[in-house]
Amino acid sequence: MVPLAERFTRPSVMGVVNVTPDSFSDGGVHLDPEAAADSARRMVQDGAAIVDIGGESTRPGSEGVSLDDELDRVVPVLELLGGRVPVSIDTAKAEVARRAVGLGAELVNDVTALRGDPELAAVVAESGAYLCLMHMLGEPRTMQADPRYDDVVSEVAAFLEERLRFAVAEGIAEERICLDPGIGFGKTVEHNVELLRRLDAIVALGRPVLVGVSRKRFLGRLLGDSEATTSPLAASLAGAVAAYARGAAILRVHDVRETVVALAVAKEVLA
Ligand code: HH2
Repeated sequence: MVPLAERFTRPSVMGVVNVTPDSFSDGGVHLDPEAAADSARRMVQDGAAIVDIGGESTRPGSEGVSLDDELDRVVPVLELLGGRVPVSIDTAKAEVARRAVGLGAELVNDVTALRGDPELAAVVAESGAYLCLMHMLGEPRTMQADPRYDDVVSEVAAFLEERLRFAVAEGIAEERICLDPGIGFGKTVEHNVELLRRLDAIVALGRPVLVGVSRKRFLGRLLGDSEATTSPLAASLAGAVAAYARGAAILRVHDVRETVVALAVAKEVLA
């Protein structure tokens, strides 16, 4: 398998398709498998390098979903796409990952960074899939209660470095792994901004960095709406371009077409 850095050259776009009733920005939109598969195909036509299929919302306050429910949501979509559309699976469950890679998923996107399911590392190692390791403080149900760090950037970097070593020790080739600071996962607005501002400290770990700011509430709050639960498109685009300028390789976004255009211009200017 080609190294992740060659498969996903900077900047690459990861489209988001949440097959959930409750995701914070597209909940319910893709519950019908045909609608989800259509969105995934359209995202690739619009320039996404890969589409991230998820059956569990990790929005602040969410409770989690059973294995059967998660499989019932994502498997029909993966079957419809039939390995013809490049997909990743957004899951922390080994069995969901196993089924997904069997149906052609190239990448396992685990927001728990191999802390959720002790079987997941072996599934990734044996399948040869790519892996994204993301930082999260706490768990979705409580993570936004009162997140605290002494130095958010060095703590997130140290965490990701430790999880990278763990994954490699579990038999997953380092060249197949990317790292993600987990914007919005147990972080205040200031923590998120600081992580983006000093993204070079994450890039310095030597692995491609994936960033997801798309439609996240911190952008809406940054703009002065203290009750925001999402954010305007323009804010998401600015966030994606800023993350790319600071070294991000893969941008995880809901609005693929607009982000691809914004990044194409940014790439020329920042080259
Ligand atoms: N953000 C979300 C979900 N998965 N994975 C990675 N690697 N990085 C992220 O920033 C990230 C992620 C949350 O966004 P979304 O999927 O739109 O919402 P929900 O979790 O409510 O389904």
